[in-house]
Amino acid sequence: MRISKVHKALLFATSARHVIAQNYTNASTSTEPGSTTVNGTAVANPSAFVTNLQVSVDDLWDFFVGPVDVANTTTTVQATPVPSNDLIPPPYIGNYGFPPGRQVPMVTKNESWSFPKAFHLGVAGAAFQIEGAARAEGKGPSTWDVNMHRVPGFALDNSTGDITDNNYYMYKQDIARLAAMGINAYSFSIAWTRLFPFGSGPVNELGIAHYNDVIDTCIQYNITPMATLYHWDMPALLQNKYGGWLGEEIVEDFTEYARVAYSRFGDRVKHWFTINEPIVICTSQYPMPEGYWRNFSIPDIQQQFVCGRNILLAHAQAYRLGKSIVPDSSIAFKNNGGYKVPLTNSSADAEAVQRAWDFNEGWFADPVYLTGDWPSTVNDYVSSFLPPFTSQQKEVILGSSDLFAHDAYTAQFYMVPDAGIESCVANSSNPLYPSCANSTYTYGPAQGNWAIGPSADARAPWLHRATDWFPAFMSYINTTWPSPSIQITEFGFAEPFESSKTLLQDILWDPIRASYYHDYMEAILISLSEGINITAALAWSFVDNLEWNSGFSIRFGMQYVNFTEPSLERHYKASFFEYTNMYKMYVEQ
Ligand code: PNW
Repeated sequence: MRISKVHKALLFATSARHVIAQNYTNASTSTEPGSTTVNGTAVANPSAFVTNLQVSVDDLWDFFVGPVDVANTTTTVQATPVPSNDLIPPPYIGNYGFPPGRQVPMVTKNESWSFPKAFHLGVAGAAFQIEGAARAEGKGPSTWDVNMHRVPGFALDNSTGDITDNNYYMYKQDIARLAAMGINAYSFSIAWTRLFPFGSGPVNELGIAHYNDVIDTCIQYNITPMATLYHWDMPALLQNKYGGWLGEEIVEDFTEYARVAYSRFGDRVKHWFTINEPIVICTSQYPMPEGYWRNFSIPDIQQQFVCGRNILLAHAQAYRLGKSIVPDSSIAFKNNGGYKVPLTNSSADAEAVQRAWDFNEGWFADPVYLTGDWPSTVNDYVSSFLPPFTSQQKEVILGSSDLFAHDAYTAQFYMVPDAGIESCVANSSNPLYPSCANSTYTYGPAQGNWAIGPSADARAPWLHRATDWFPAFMSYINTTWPSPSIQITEFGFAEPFESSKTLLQDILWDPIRASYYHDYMEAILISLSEGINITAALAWSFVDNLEWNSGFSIRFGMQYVNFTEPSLERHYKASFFEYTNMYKMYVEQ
């Protein structure tokens, strides 16, 4: 539908030329001293090229993105019961009617392990990666819509989020399929652009209605809804107005978005995550592709810290507001990163490991769980270009989380850079600057140079099955950033070569992913037995989906999705049965 309300006084900058400026810069091309060039045409005094436009959401799409693909199905699909044959586990797990003759090695249960009854056996997903319906029902464009459509090579298979899993219309069936497998928690993200097509300003009631029904459907199936406010889909207009997370205006706009979400959904949603993986947002999504967005002249290497600062302030403010609107809620941001193992026991490697924590998890965890401020290593670096947090800001940040939420996929080794830490810290052109921690995925020669574990698909080189390091990881988090509980808000695996398999029945056997979930669940059980209060496991992901810049070329789903329209059919993979079977085996009766 077309949103009739217009959003006033949008300031469009000429520097967003590929996207917007061509619509009006042709009016004047005089060349005066101090002029600059836009698309090869000299333009005088570019800052004067600002106009007040009244635009509709459709105009915004036309400016930023252009036409999008539309799925065959554009109305909500009702759920149908999952056929009981689809719920038969693979032969090595169950003995459901398979012919006799096979011998399955006996699985012994460790009787001293258990999952508490209240444990959240969950799955996770994110709006942009699954919903599709990009331009439907008043949604505004996000930076991901723009970049994937406009920037050549942005996704390695040229995919877009236009349709993906079409979960926007298929969520009822998706939730029914989770319930049929025994999943009791669903972590989804709300698209900011569905609630606020312009990022700020008028609220789109169709977006509200959609998530109301997602939430109600979860509850209908006894699944606890957990909502993430920001999983990377920045409203395009906010990116263009003030640089998205680079502009301090984002703090108020994000808080206002959060306010609407808490007040409209908080009666039913009690588990909230403000921001997904600030580290990934700030270090790998900024700077935005050059030439497509307004440029605020912040040096590339500084952008990540400007972003980090605004994210912390936005998170903390949204946390405080959330606690006042939904007092019986739990709220956290989702931190991320692998466990950091020192490559050797040298003190230099120990220092490198500490710097790696500081410039990854600690960058966000120290302020929230420990001090209200960044680690000193980070402060040493940013103090030359960022103002310190005021004592009032520190107060708001410190304690702005009810639990430690971690996307804990893997582990890797860290070691001192060849040049040494000191000389790296003094040399901003060192590629490891400013963290100055080197890393590797293989053990040292004394351990035979083995990789830390079997690798995921080559397009996810950061990911190995390293579940044997998980209990140490949890104990590290528990002692370093104490909080009442830990939730594993994402973990999962990209089965190697999965997207090059062609037979459905072969795709559904995903042995390394299955072993990952098996071992991971055991690792959680070990941590629980060591007294660490892990209250949720949210597997990434419940369906194959749009893996950001890797497009559909790598798969994280515990369900296969046939992306050929009109099918979009889902099928459970072996790993999904492994995951839920481990839970069923160990949950307290
Ligand atoms: C998460 N790393 O990102 C995201 O939250 C998901 O949206 C994404 O699909 C999923 O992991 C799988 O990639 C990560 O480099 C990105 O360590 C990178 C890393 C970890 C998580």
